[in-house]
Amino acid sequence: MRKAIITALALMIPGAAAAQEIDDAIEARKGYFTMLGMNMGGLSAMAKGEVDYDAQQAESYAENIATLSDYHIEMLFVPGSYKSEQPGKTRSLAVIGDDMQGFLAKYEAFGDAATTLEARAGEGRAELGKALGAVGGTCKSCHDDYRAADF
Ligand code: ASC
Repeated sequence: MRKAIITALALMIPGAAAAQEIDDAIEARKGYFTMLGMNMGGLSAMAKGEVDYDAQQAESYAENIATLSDYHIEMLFVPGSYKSEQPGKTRSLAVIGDDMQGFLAKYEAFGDAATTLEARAGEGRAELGKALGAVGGTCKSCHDDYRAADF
């Protein structure tokens, strides 16, 4: 009964619920990629020797990245949430929605590289650097096709 009333209300104000859903998805995506970037940045600083290598810290960063890579990210790429529809708010290109299979194939490659990174991050700076480079390659591969240069 309650569900029927909510549905009826939602139908009376077309677009309102969807607009909130779109804004939430965009904000959640930005948070997701900010977290990813923080952990990538921490590892990158170690791999470059900008900060001392610390196996335990490296493993923590790598675990965070692997955990993030398990998230069902397709749930954040909702219709109407792309740059063409939300200019200034997002760099996500509408081709993501048109080619979700291709997008998710790249996401899976990222997940595989993140699993290797999780296994190698604690094994020394050289191993970390190699595995981190592989993850970075999967980031770039997706950005090349699916992310605009600016908002
Ligand atoms: C990172 C990061 C990315 C990728 C990309 C790789 O650490 O934040 O977006 O790697 O720069 O080319």
